[in-house]
Amino acid sequence: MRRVNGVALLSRAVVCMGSSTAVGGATQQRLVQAAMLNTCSISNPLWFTRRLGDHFGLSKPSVSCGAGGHVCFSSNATSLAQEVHAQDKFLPKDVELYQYEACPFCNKVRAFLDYYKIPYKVMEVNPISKKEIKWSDYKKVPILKVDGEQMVDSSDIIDKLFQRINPENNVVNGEEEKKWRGWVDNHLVHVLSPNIYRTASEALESFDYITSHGNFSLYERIVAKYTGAAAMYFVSKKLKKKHNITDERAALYEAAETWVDALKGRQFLGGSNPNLADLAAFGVLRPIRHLKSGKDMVENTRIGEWYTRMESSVGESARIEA
Ligand SMILES: N[C@@H](CCC(=O)N[C@@H](CS)C(=O)NCC(=O)O)C(=O)O
Ligand SMILES: *[C@@H]1O[C@H](CO)[C@@H](O)[C@H](O)[C@H]1NC(C)=O
Ligand SMILES: *[C@@H]1O[C@H](CO)[C@@H](O)[C@H](O)[C@H]1NC(C)=O
Ligand SMILES: *[C@@H]1O[C@H](CO)[C@@H](O)[C@H](O)[C@H]1NC(C)=O
Repeated sequence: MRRVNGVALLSRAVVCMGSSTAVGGATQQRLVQAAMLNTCSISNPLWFTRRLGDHFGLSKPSVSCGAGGHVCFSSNATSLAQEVHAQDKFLPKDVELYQYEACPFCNKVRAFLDYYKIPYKVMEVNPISKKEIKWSDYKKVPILKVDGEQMVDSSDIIDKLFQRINPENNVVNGEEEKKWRGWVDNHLVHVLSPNIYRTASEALESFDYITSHGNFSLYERIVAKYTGAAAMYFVSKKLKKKHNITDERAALYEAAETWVDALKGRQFLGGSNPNLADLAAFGVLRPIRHLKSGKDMVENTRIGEWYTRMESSVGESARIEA
C-alpha cells in the first residue's frame, strides 16, 4: 500500500478555493488549503440515503416539473406537455459529473441537475490521485461532460445548462438572482468550514462523512479521517480569522437569517418556484444539513421552512448508474 504523509494527503484531499489561501509557511499554507477544500468536502447524507431506495425517480410523478420549461421525464400525464416542450430544447444523451460528493460546488451542480431532471452519471473523483480527471487540463471539480463537451466551474456550468434549457430566454437573469448567487459563492460557502470543524467532535463527524462518501481507498480513508479531523479543527480557527469570523455559529445563523430576509416573504427567492440562487444556496447547504452545524442552523433560525420547500421542489435525484 502506498505510504502517504498525512498532511500532504490532506492538502491534496481537501483543496478547495485554494488560491485564496496564501498564509505564510508552506505547511501552514497546505493546511489552510486543506481547510478550504473542506468547505468542499462536506458529505451529503441526504443524497446518499435517497439514492439507495429510489434512484431515478424518473418513472414517478414529478413534483418539480413546475414553471420554466424544466426538463422533465415524468410519465405523469399532467406534465406531458412540459416534458415534450423541454425535450425539444435540451435532451442530452450522456451527462457525466466528475465530482467530490461533499464539495459544495459539486452539490450546487447536482441540485440544478436534480431540479431540472437531467439524468446524469456521477464519477466520484479520488481527491488524492485525481486519476479520474487525468484526461482534463482543468484540475478542479466539478467538471461536467455533456455529450462529450467539457464544462467547468459550477456557476458557468449552471449558466450554460440554463441557456440550453431556455434558449429563447435572452433576458439575463434578474439582478436579484445574480446578487444572491454571488453571495452564496463569496459569503455563505466561507461560513461553512469554521462551523463543521468547530469542535473536535464536529470535526470528526464531518470527516467521517467526507471519507465515507468520497472515493478513498481504505488506507486513505483512515488516514484522512483522523489526521484530517485533527488538522481541520486547528485550521478552522485560522480560517475564522481570515474571514473575520469571531463566532462561527453566529455567522452561520446570521447568514441563514439574511437569506430568509432576502426571500421577503416569498416561497422562494424566485417567487413561487426556485431560481438559480435558491438552487445555489440549497446546494451548498445540503451537505451540512445533517451535520451538527446544519441541525443547529435549522433549530435556531427561520431557514428550515424554505429548506424543506426546496427539498420537495428539487425532488429526487436524477442520478443514474454509470
Ligand atoms: N469556482 C469553482 C471552484 C471549484 C473548486 O474549488 N473545487 C475544489 C473542490 S471543492 C477543487 O477541485 N480543488 C482542487 C483539488 O481538490 O485539488 C467552482 O465553482 O466550480
Ligand atoms: C400527476 O401528478 C400530479 C401531482 O404531481 C397528481 O396530482 C396527478 O394525480 C398525477 N396524474 C397522474 C395521471 O398520475
Ligand atoms: C472511484 O475511483 C475508481 C478508480 O478510479 C473508479 O473506477 C470508480 O468509478 C470511482 N467510483 C465512483 C463511484 O465514481
Ligand atoms: C477583515 O478585516 C480586516 C481589518 O478589519 C480587513 O482589512 C479585511 O479586508 C477583512 N477581510 C474580509 C475577508 O472581510
